[in-house]
Amino acid sequence: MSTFKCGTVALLGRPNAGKSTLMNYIIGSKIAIVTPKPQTTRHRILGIHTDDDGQIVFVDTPGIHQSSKQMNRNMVRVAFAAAQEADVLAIMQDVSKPLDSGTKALIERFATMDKPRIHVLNKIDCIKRDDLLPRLATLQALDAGALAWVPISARKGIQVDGLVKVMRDALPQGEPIYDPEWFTDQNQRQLAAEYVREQVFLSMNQEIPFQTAVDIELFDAHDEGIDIEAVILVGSERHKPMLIGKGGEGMKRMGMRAREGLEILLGCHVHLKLWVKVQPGWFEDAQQLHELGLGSGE
Ligand SMILES: Nc1nc2c(ncn2[C@@H]2O[C@H](COP(=O)(O)OP(=O)(O)OP(=O)(O)O)[C@@H](O)[C@H]2O)c(=O)[nH]1
Ligand SMILES: [Mg+2]
Repeated sequence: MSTFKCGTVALLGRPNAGKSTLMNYIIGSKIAIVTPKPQTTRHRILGIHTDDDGQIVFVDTPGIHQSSKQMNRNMVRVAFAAAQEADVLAIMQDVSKPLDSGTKALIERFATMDKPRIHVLNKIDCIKRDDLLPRLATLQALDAGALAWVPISARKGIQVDGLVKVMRDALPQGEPIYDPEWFTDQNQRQLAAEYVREQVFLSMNQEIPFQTAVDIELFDAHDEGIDIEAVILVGSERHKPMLIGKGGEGMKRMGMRAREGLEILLGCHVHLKLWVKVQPGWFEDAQQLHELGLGSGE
């Protein structure tokens, strides 16, 4: 009888815990954008890891937080829906920060779900070993039925192999769902939009990134490479000059960095043009959110 394991592992947690960093590290390619700002991930992203022993289908999710904004509420709904559908829950937290009430409430909420739960204690590269043990004892009391508590550093790859083994062992036996050659469900067009959005998050401060989306208006793959035209949607007229920068420098820099990243990811020459469009309140408009793939069911 085959002992091959296959199933889904939902990566869940507060914004900034390191969920996307972990998935990228395991997949070995930057399929989910990562920034120091919270609420970077806005929709469900699959990362597929296949080896001789099994296929783990990771579901990276938006960080769970409280917000009155429609887009953010949709993002949180996406995360809970992914938890409902997954075979295994990987509940991540940043242990380099003191345990806050939001993280505590989340652990207690997931503890009520009748699924194998693996707690991932991330960013141990930023914490002293002596500080981890008392934290672990407090955490274990919050979810006595958890399968495992695994301290890691997703950024440095510390103990990630061990974590992958624990995850695989927790999956049901079964044949692979996806072609072993595949590593994400996102197409190149979606990846291009995300790479541009990453640059907006990295370059802009205050509320601008959170009121920005990227729409790909042209995606033309041909023999010499890929031509892409992307529109950065902003929520306010006053954000436009801030994004464009003096003499267009801001846009140029964002375009260049996004292009460089995409060329590495896609392995071909990329020609990227960026535009900015003002659309007040797009992030509260259900139709707009749906068109951008940010509706509650997406
Ligand atoms: N020092 C350290 N930083 C880390 C580690 N893992 C992730 N980070 C950093 O934490 C920040 C957030 O990482 P993300 O992977 O975007 O976090 P996320 O949980 O996906 O965040 P959202 O998508 O906003 O929910 C980034 O600046 C990462 O580089 C780690 O192990 N150690
Ligand atoms: Mg993320």
